Amino acid sequence: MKFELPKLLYDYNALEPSIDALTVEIHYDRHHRGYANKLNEALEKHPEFAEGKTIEAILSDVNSIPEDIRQAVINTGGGYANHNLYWAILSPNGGGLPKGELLAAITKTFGSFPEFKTELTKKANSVFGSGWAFLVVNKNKALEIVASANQNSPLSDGKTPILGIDVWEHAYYLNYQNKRPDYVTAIWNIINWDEVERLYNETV
Ligand code: MN3
Repeated sequence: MKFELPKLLYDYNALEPSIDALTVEIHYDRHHRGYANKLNEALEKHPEFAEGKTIEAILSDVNSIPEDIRQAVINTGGGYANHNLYWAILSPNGGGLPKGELLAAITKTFGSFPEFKTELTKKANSVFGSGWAFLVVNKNKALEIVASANQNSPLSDGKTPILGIDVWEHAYYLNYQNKRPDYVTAIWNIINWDEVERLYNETV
């Protein structure tokens, strides 16, 4: 069984001006594809291990990964899953506000949508080096904002990510150079709240 690169549901230039076409192309077609390929390569050493498992199941139980490929799977499997989420929760028709149960949970947890936005923005901007900021559903079915280093998945801490902001430089450097906060500000205009809400409803 091989993990496949999910199809991008929009054109490379569809997220402009928030994210430029060349960044989307390189990020999806080289970085994301690279994680998928290297994940499959690592798993070739233990084909029986991944059989019938989703990447989410694998990352949720990293101790069960054969030791000689464990770190490779954490890195490349994390990269694969994190980017699957990233492209899905972005959309040219995104932005605005979440709705329904998700908005209610955000308001309950963070006080208001603007307060949530401020907190997630701060978390994304404060990641040192390469990593991610996530909105997750924790074991108590409550929302939480967490940061992670490298490609580590919140799934490995028992938390289900429903929104992820990639703050590796490859996600923004061509257009924003060192101005990560400008990229994080712009990404709010393309968040696909319908998908985040779908993931939320699926998790709680
Ligand atoms: Mn990336």
